[in-house]
Amino acid sequence: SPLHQFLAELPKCEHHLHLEGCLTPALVFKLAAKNGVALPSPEDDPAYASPESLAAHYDNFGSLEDFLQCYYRGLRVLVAEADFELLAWEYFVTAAEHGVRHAEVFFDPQSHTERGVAFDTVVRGFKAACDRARRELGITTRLIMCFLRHLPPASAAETLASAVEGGHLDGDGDHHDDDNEARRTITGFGLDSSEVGFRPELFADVYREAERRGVRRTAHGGEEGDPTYISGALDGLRAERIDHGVRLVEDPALLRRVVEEEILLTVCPLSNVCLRVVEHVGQLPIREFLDAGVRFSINSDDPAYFGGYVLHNFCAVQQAFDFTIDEWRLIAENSIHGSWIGEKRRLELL
Ligand code: ES4
Ligand code: ZN
Repeated sequence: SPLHQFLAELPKCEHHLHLEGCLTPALVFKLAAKNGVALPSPEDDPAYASPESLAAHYDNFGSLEDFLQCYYRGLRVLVAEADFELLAWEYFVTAAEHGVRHAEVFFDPQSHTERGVAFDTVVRGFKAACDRARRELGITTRLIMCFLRHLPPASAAETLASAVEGGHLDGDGDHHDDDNEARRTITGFGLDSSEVGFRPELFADVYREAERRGVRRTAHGGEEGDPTYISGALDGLRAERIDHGVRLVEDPALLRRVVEEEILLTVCPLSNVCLRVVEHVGQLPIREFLDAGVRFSINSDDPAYFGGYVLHNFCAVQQAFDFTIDEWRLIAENSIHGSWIGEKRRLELL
């Protein structure tokens, strides 16, 4: 499209990216061989015959639940600190090529600790990649630790305790000062995995503790769940952002509140098509959000699985909505303002 070069160069922030969702079929096979992890036999699941057949399977998920099964099965190949570092580093390299200047990335510690991988192994590997991204690519990063909502709140509380014991939440909570912010290894908490039936309010205790410690708060909501999953995250968890949030459009009063409170939605267009939230990107309420003053960023979610990194998502939105250059500048500015960075970095990005 005529705006492709402009979109490629636009300084982008990514706020909705699961590091485990960057596990490409090539990396699945490479790490399985290195770590001696058995993949499903091709008789049991023909998708695992080769990286190519696995990639073909990634193009055809029936739902969020169908995808998550594949996601949790794949991540079992991640074992050593170096595996986590490599996974995140490969993402940062591609993100830099797509014009990402700042990335706030999710990880799912329980998906690893449940398999016997130590919490600190995961965090150290991801942290090493973040430090390298800053040094070698000029990308600033934040780590956001997500709780799996299909597991009991007590498991989330144990995960919070691991983060506290490792000193990963230490920092002095002045969100406007970049140096203070950078002292915390883990900047924020999120909530992900199966949505419907696992209400946000179940996790009120760990979120209250997050707020007490000056940890930022987001939660997935309004992807498959109705708008009460969004209001539940705002009221019950005091979330500062909503991940996805596309079903906000069904509740005009709640939409006005999101505008007034400057809540950022982290929208993931290609993910929504892949997981059949909508049939086409053009069916997403992105024009409505822009016209109503809802702030949102455009993100890749699980790029290894959903057929594209961040620039692919920007281009898909452009193809569907044909925004003007000024509209794109506003989208980019809103995503800088919605980033969990201090004033100095904000001015560099603007
Ligand atoms: C996810 Cl797309 C999506 N939704 C909820 N949880 C997730 N974990 C990884 N990707
Ligand atoms: Zn997500």
